[in-house]
Amino acid sequence: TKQKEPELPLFFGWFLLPEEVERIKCATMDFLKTLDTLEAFKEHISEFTGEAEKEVDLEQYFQNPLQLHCTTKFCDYGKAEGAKEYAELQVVKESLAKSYELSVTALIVTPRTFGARVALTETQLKLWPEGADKEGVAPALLPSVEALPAGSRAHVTLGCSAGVDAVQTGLDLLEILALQKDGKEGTQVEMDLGTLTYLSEGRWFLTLREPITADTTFTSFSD
Ligand code: ACK
Repeated sequence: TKQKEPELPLFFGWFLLPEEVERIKCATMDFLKTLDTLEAFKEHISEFTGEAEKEVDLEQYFQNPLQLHCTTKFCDYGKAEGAKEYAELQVVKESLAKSYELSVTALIVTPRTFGARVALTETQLKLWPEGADKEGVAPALLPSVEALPAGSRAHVTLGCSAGVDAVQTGLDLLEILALQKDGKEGTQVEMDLGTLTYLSEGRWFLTLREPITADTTFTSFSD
């Protein structure tokens, strides 16, 4: 008789504990509220609205994802390349249901996504699949992404604008990091939370003065 293959999940990742979700949402929403009142932001408002002079309420502009998490491996129920191999890694099996503290070091806002950059520790990087940073990256951006340290794409999606898929957050983050590396920073604004930098085409990056930590559990998710 044929043995049924164990089913693969939609993805693996670190999931924020419920009490952490509220804390992170409050802190990051406060930032959004302040951002859309800044003169520097208003100068580039057309990159969000398509027209100058029009106002935008960023809290309404971004739709919240269901569960706050940091994806390690998108498996797509086994359809994604390397899904089975990842699920079978000893380190993955051993780490399931374990607790991890994630460190958020920056926030990004673009016309498409709102996200938190996660700085992975050496231990956490063991769960980061090889090649994950460059998956689905546009060929033109590949050389820059390959020059970034492993785990550069690690993030928590905090919101997406209408019609945008969460996969975009990691791609927007990589684009911003590549621009920064090339010294393409524009206007800088000091805020309570840290330094806000503009990176053209509606891209904003807030380097946090103090990282925000969040307790999580490593687990798999299937819809
Ligand atoms: O914000 P995220 O990391 O972006 O969380 C979701 C999660 O998997 C469930 O959809 C991410 N995701 C979706 N498609 C991909 C993909 N092709 N490569 C990497 N991550 C993906 C999405």
